[in-house]
Amino acid sequence: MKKLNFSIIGVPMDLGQNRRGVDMGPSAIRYAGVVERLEALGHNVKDEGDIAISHARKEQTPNTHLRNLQDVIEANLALAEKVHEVLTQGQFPLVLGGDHSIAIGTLAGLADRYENLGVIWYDAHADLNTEETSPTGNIHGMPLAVSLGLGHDDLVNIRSFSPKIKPENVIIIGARSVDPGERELIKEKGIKVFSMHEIDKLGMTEVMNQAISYLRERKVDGVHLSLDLDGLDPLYTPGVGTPVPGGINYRESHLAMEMLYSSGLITSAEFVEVNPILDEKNKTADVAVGLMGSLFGESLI
Ligand code: 6HN
Ligand code: MN
Ligand code: MN
Ligand code: MN
Repeated sequence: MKKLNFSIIGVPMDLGQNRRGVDMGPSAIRYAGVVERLEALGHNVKDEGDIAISHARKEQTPNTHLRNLQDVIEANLALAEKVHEVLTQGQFPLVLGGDHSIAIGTLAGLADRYENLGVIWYDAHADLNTEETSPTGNIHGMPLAVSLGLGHDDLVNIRSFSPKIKPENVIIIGARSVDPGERELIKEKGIKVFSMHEIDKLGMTEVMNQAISYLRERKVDGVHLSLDLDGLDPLYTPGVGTPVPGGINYRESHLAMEMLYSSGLITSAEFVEVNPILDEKNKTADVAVGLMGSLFGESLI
């Protein structure tokens, strides 16, 4: 088994949406034993601590309905620098959220280290809104669009290049709540989506086989897993801000992680949207850490 050198980066961020508490996600995931779980698998783990997020609310940017825009930009600038730094040191970035707006910074920090980065977006949502299409103004519904170069200039241009990723290198898994503007973008850009329909119909084994082959055919030189805990059914992960019933189940999710581990494709990961205030006895953080176990080499026997 390949030993990895992890750098864990916490991002206590809840400003990309409007339910407080998801800023405590990194603590909840640490409390659930992320460091110990990875060390038990023989990996080296360095906890880099948290990105500083200011909770002194800034003045709102005029002429935008993007919620807390300035704070989200600042946090993502800092995160992007940190991710880039640890990657340059040869570490495996493992980012703990925080709401999903932090994927903007994670991808900004990763992208220029790869020629052809692949992305797996495990989520009930597509996170492909822009300021124009967003029904809420919440930036956590936008990080995939931003990383494709669509959205507010200051978000799109973090670390001064754009786009961060190519639409043909993105795979969305678990989608079941997609807004009209997001649907159009999926069609226009030809983004590969395995919605709940495909998961029901094909089964998770076939979905993951197809996803892995798809990325291999595209000759990606790295794959980032962005895992939103609301991709799972709220039965298993109730501690999320935007739960959607009819989701991926517990064993299917472990199977997906185990298959990704066997593929050897994953080069960075983030686990987001864990909100301990909405959770039941840290269940969602426990599931997150369990999934990391499967993603990084735990086997049943
Ligand atoms: N997430 N599509 C909705 C919106 O507000 O744009 C929900 C987004 C949820 C985002 O869970 O990361
Ligand atoms: Mn660089
Ligand atoms: Mn989501
Ligand atoms: Mn999301």
